[in-house]
Amino acid sequence: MEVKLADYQVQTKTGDVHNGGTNANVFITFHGSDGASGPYELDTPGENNFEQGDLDAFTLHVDNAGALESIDIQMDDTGTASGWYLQWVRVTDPSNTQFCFPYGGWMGGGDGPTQVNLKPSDSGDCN
Ligand SMILES: [Ca+2]
Ligand SMILES: [Ca+2]
Repeated sequence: MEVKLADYQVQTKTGDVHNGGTNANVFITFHGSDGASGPYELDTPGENNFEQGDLDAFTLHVDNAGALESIDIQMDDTGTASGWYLQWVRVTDPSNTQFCFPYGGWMGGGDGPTQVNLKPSDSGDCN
C-alpha cells in the first residue's frame, strides 16, 4: 500500500489557569475519511511546551488520514503537577482546511482523563 505523507499544522492552547501547564508527554491521533493516523508526539526539541497560557505550534509530516473528522489527544500524566488545562487544539489539515477542537478542561493530574476524542467546532474558530 502506498503511504501518503502530508503536513499537519497543530496548535495547542494551554489555559491561563494556576498549574495549568504540564511536562507530561502529549500525543495526537488524526481520524479521517481514510482511517486513523497516529499517535504522534507533540514536542519541540529544546523547548518547554504546554506551559500556562502558552500557544504551542507543531508541524507533523505523517500519514494522511483524509478528510479530518476528529482527533484524539493523549497525555501520559508524567511530571510534577502533571495536570494540563487544555483550552483547545487547532489543526490545519493537508488540504489546508483549518479546524478548531475545543476542550476547556483538565487532562490528567487526577482531575481529568488522560485521553480524549475531540470533534471540531461548528464555527471552525478558536478564540
Ligand atoms: Ca499542571
Ligand atoms: Ca511543559
